[in-house]
Amino acid sequence: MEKNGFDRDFLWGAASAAYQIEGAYQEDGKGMGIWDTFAKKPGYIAHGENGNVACDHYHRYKEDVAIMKTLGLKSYRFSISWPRVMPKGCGEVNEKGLQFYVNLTDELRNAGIVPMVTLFHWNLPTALYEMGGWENPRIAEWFEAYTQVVLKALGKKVKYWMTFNEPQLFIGAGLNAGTFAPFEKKSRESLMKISANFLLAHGRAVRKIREYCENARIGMAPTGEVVIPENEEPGCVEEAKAQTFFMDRETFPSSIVWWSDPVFKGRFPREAEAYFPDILPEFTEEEWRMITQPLDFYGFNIYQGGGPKMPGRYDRYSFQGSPRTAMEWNVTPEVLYWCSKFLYERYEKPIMITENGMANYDWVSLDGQVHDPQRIDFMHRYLRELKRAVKEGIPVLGYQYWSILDNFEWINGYDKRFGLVYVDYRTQKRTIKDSGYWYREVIAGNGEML
Ligand code: GCO
Repeated sequence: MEKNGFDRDFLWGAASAAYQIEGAYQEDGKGMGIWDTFAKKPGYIAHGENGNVACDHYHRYKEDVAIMKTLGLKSYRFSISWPRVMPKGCGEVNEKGLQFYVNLTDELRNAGIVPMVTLFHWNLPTALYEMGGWENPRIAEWFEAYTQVVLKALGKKVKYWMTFNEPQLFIGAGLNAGTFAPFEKKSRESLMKISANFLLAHGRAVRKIREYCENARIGMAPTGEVVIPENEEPGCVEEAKAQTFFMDRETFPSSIVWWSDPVFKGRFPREAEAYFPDILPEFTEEEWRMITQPLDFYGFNIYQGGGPKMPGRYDRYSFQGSPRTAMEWNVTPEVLYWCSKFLYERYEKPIMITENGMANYDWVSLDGQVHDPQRIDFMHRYLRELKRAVKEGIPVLGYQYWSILDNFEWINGYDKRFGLVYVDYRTQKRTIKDSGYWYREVIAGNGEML
């Protein structure tokens, strides 16, 4: 059903992740996570930087929520640090760590901001990593127990839940490509076990959320490569859609379908059955029922789209001198329309853009402000494309800009500034960027100005 614009209750928000903004990496009983552990080892993180202090959000959360309120955010997506809540990942609960999230959630609700919780945004407790991590079949029960601890504290305060952020990265990059913590290249057989454990952990967590959280809205926050059609002729659109939902035998953990088809369709992608007839994970009927428990939205983290990869040649979105962000990612606004369309058509769930944004070489100008016209133009172009999807009748529940604050960008350290709010890491001074004030106007007008 066509619409004139965004629904009145559209969740205009911003996102973050615990390890990237909290700091207080050993405070109040917090345990070590693998990003704490690997950031201490030389050579993994740019300039030897780490999340020990980051944006000091653990101590400054009230100020940060006040800024979110100033921007008029309707929602805020954040993650829970598993090792802060359970220092060893299982067993003992760190009540002080849990209390931080209760305080943060109360602060958000008192500010009229809808809290949206990601249970796992990559910082696996080091103690569990040392017991095999995602390859240990017990991790599904450890994750369920952790989920239950969080739900006991937040189940009546939080309605929106995402179980995992980007298995494509923490498994695809961290355990296949070896480019993210814990920087390992597992065998294909191990990746099958890891995938099975992940899917079971997801299912157990969904079951727990349904048990503890009345009227919960549950999703995940995957990512993946979305191919933008050459033009809007049906043949081109179908080809781009097919390439978007493609997987191959080497990079399957980085694909969309390897993770989403089991959860939303109750089976692995057809290619997987052809590629891995002998090692594909097998589940009992009961396990499949748990993995495929209905979710309420399809969350998706998306920054850029592309055309078909042609070795040694530009694709049509990365031509000589093409517009790029500080991450060297292409500026491809139409990807927000096409990803919403393709994902809705395949998985038949309302869409939540759980991350979209850009890194920019921002700094504080002589006038004390941070002028970031590129980010304003980026957001304007991308949000117009999202509005096209909405007007065509694709149900889109919200848009969580990545990120509320400049923060620790994993292996890039602090070089990449994504925030609507500039952070001077020497003083922890926050400065709302021009884009933050622009976004406030978009939200106030519910996207009318786009
Ligand atoms: C991701 C993560 C975020 C990143 C952001 C910018 O999508 O990689 O969810 O933690 O910081 O996407 O790269």
